[in-house]
Amino acid sequence: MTVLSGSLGAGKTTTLNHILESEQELNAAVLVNDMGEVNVDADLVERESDLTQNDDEIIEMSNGCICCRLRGDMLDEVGRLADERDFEYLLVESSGISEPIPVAQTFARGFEDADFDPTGVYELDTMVSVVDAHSFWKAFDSGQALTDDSVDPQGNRVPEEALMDQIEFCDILLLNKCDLVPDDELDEIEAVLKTLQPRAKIIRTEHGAVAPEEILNTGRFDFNRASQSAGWKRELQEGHHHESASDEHGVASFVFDADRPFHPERLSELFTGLPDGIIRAKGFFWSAGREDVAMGLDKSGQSVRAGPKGTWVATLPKAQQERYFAARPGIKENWDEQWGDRGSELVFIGREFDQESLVTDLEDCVLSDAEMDENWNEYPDPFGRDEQRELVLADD
Ligand SMILES: Nc1nc2c(ncn2[C@@H]2O[C@H](COP(=O)(O)OP(=O)(O)O)[C@@H](O)[C@H]2O)c(=O)[nH]1
Ligand SMILES: [Mg+2]
Repeated sequence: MTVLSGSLGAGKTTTLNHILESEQELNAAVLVNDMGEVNVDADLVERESDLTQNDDEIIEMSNGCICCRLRGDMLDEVGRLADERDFEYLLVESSGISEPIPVAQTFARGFEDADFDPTGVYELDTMVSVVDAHSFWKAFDSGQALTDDSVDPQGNRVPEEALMDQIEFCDILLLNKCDLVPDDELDEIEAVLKTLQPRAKIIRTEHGAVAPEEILNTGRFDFNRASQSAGWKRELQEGHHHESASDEHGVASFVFDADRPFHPERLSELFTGLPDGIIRAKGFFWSAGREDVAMGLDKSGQSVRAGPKGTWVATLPKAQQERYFAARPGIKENWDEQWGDRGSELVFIGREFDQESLVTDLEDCVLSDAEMDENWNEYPDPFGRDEQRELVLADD
């Protein structure tokens, strides 16, 4: 089976139709998830591809999202399908705001609340994300048309974050609508995609016209590798510290790290005013006064989340610490006698931004010698006590 993800209007249905038309012999079933009240996508698939003639089966699921509320229902449906019909390949079009990881997880590992166990019946072969080249910059620059509450059932995620998930977790990136974008701009977009997701194969398409063998039976999907393939994760692991990893088409990424804590207010001010060119930022940091918890930063496009996220090994009981040291010797290597593993590592990925001045600004947010002796608990805490929250949300 192949799963297509991508924002609303990116060209998922168009691609699906192209596949069904060019692979007449393919005995396929199709599952389409759409969040709209009117199931436009399913109508389109049905109308444009003559599914009844092809003897393909189409299932529509439009009363929720298959990555959250409908996970169990989706399994029931594909279980029923496997029982009742004989087909070779399942194509899934997920809704524009679906997160690909839970969808992949549902198929690759099953889901506890469902009766049907898909493992052994369905084999997840390829995760495809369709990216709209024409609205690429707009999607990240303004959050425009994306912050509409109606498309976010949980009310806590913006579609820019869904788009980032789709880019970061897939085997194939289809850069669609290339007919609407000049070549040099396509080169720039591709450079950004490559930095955000080094593992995926990027294919440029017009009207979803991709060769079927590029997305069917590719054998590319691997859950563990896919979960590790985001560009920011590689950056953190390989650590291109303060140095650009790639500098094609003005696209660059770097890791900022610091052993001393950040001044909370200065840092939150910096986070809310990051340069426009920064498309992605991710990592953890130490906010002075919060020695109890590791803070997380998560920026996709205009949306910036920051707040309590993880645990410092230094706050754990001794026995547990020893287990960490055994499993991850690197922690011990950077252990500070007083502060343990507390510190910061932040990855920034962007295009045409002034890296040097950003590094200087970050350095200015780190506590000075004098501040190291102050009572940090007197600092106001802009990051909140309990969970990550939105610092900036696109509002236009
Ligand atoms: N110009 C242009 N339009 C496209 C392309 N691919 C899809 N479209 C159009 O974009 C709209 C949305 O496509 P659709 O496949 O329904 O998007 P989905 O929401 O991802 O399923 C439709 O009107 C398509 O005809 C393309 O490569 N170029
Ligand atoms: Mg569609």
